[in-house]
Amino acid sequence: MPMGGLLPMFNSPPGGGLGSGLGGGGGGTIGGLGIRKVAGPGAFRLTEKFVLLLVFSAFITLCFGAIFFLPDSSKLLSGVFFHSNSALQSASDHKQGLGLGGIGAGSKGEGEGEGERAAAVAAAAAADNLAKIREDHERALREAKETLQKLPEEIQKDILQEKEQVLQNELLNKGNAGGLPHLDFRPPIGAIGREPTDPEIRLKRAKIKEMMKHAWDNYKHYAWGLNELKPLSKKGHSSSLFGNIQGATIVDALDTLYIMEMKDEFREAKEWIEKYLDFNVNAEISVFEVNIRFVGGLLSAYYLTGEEIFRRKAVELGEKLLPAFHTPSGIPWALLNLKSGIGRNWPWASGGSSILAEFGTLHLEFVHLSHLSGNPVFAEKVFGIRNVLNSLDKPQGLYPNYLNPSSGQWGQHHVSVGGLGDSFYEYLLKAWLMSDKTDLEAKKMYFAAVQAIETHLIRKSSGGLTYIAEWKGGLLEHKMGHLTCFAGGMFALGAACASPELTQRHIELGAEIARTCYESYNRTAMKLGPEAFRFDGGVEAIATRQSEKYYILRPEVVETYMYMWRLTHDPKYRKWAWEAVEALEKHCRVDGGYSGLRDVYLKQETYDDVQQSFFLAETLKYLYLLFSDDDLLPLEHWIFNTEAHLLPVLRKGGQELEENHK
Ligand code: DMJ
Repeated sequence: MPMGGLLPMFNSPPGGGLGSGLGGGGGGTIGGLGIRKVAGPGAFRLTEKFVLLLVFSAFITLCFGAIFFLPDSSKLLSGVFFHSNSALQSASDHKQGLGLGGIGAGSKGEGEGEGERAAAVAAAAAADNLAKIREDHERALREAKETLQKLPEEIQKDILQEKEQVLQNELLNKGNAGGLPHLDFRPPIGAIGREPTDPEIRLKRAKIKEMMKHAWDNYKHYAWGLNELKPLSKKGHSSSLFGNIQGATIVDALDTLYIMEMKDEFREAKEWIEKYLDFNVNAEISVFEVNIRFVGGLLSAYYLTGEEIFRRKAVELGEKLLPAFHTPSGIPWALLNLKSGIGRNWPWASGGSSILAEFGTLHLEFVHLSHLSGNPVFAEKVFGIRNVLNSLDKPQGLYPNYLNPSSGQWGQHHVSVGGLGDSFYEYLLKAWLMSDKTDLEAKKMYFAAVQAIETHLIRKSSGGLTYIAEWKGGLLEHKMGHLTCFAGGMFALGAACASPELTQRHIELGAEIARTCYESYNRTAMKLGPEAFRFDGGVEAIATRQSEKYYILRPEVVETYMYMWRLTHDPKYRKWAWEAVEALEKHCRVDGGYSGLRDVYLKQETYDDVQQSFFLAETLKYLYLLFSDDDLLPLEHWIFNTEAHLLPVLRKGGQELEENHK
């Protein structure tokens, strides 16, 4: 469009102040821009000059306006021209652009007063800007240097730690961690021990680790993700104890894998747990078995590693078990449908009773669940059980195996330190120890119970073997179960922690029980102990009934050896333990893992074809500890639940994590 097309709008009288002033002042400039050439060689008329002047001044105004009002990023280019230090520029490029410094300098000359003010403001801003740029630059250099000085693993660790922290915070913020409080996890004490210095012991320990590998590899190969392994059929084994919760061997084996430093296997186990361990099942489970193996195994893995997944799963499962306590007395049902929350008792249990060893073996795990979740409900439930027990009269000071959850009264007056009673006594002692000896009620109950057991149940055979009989309404059955053999370790541990007058007597009692249980092994053809042995009809420490001659890879005898070894360092306990290892290798080891035996008095093995998960959780763990130095899992810091899972002592004043992870 020709310029002339616009002219009518700017029709003005010829001459005039503004026009001549601008024209006079701006002639050279216009000439400098070459406008005349564009307009042609002829002279401009006054109106044309005026219009040109207006257009030019509008153009100048626009230029200044653009510099002042465009966003920061568009100022970058103009700024570049006002800085000579390219290092500073590049550092500041990652920040904001160069800001006012350059523009201030370029804006001078617009009018003296305003120009000076603007220049002063701009200079101050430029100085600020430069200081900031320098600071940023130095920080960036410092960070880069620190990063370069770190080893790649350290960097990796930092990233992982940050991720873990973020995850934890997210969970807490979402309130979706089951109300789990933030815990400052510290590395645990003695979770990995030194190699034993004695070369023979080192070899023996390595052998036990190899046994664990054989058991684990075969489980992984033939029964991965199922509860247990059938080592002869080479397939999975299901037990109704876990309903259709799967992976019992994986969860039970976790902490043994960890202390044996079987890192790949531990990682596989953890990955399986993350992906597949599921408690949302419509099935009836044994509250006791699921608690000691699954809750215990997960808690132990959490305390060893600090991995949040284990804590979350343990608390989730604990919550699923709570409906078992919906009974008139608060004594929980033995069996619970995890979906419906409906509970009941074993049909064979006297008058619909709950079992002492079952409801009495929740205490340690439930106290820890409250501790880790910040939810007191778990601890309230188990202290509720204790209140019921304390409110009842005990026949001769003894605790019957049966208690009716509806009436809150004892069922049949049968008493046992073996099956149906055993771990209730164990948990009284360990509740006291786990509380850093502050739970004096538990201490009192434990020592009163042991006193009654000594008086009414413990006897010596004519051959000099001390044993713990069973009590049936006042009459003694002179039989001792393999399960009862754990009591040797319990008496010795209680003695080591109790007042001096008990110490010697109870350590000796522990040693005597250990010897009796050793004899029960030594008097068989296979050098492995039967399920129960008797002290009547002319026999001592021998099974007389066919139904009591089996051995299912149980741990109680080596468990007692482990405590006796730690507390006395008498070499006979290692000798006896090694005899058990040799017998396991000779009679229980098969191509596909380890199997239980139907009759330990025969020369030829008849297998039961089950590799129990407690073989990995307990038997192999106690054996490994027997051939390790005492710095691995020191007893003053760790409590073993009844499935040999690890729980730290809860230190006075709530400092347990500090104390246990120094
Ligand atoms: C384990 O599950 C536990 O030790 C429980 O307390 C008793 N029975 C088995 C092992 O024999």
